Amino acid sequence: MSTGLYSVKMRASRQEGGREVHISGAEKIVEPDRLKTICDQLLERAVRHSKGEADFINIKVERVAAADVIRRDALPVTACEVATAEEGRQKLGELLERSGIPNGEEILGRMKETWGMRGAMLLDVDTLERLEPDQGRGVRATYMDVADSGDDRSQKDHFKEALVLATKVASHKNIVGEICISDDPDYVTGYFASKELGYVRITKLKEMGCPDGGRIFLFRGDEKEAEDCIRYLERQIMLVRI
Ligand code: WAQ
Ligand code: MG
Repeated sequence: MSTGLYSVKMRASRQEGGREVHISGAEKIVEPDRLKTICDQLLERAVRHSKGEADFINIKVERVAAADVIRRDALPVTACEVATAEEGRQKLGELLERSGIPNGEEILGRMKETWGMRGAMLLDVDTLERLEPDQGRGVRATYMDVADSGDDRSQKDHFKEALVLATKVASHKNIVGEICISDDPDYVTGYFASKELGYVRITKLKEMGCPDGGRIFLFRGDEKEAEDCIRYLERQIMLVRI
């Protein structure tokens, strides 16, 4: 009897005018007996995506030790219905203010720096300094999944994947919030998430058809804590109970 799990990661991209354009990515943490099914589903997702056809698909499988996995309950979820993207943005501003984060307007203005990045911006909320070692790529939160996901669909579930990511990110002691807008042209719902306010869905943060999206992880702490935070985001294995 083995107690190990597997981490499975997929990313798909396309060469366009000499540069790599990201199309889709996903990851799972699964029991050995679901490994093949999950690889199939991720491959399926990579080849059928609204951002177009991939010419490079990478599926990486790694064994992880059960002892290295931590489990957390998902952040509580609330929803905020807005009529326009402008109203959604105002709501984000309010949430930043309620979280005791100064410079809300400036922070929202920096969202456009994240368009096209694979990872998120890690932003010091007090100095407004970017803390990612590679600013073209950003920092990626990885090694997380829904605990006991019996889920056998090839469709991306934006909400569930985002809730898992947001729960992991918000759980770090130096993260004071996260802002997210999808880069999928047909997905306009985004969110703000934090330990204190939970996961707040905002039904419209951009116009339908717009490919611009990104994430900012809002950080407060010193340099050493920033290193620890990046290591946690990139390495800590987490299963989230939804
Ligand atoms: N770590 C850090 N940043 C990431 C990651 C990651 N693992 N995955 C994506 N990003 C960044 C990257 O810049 C993407 O362009 C951007 O976030 C958006 O990613 O409740 O679909 O996967 O219904 O397009 C929100 C769901 C869905 C709201 C968000 O994000 C809801 C979504 P996407
Ligand atoms: Mg996307």
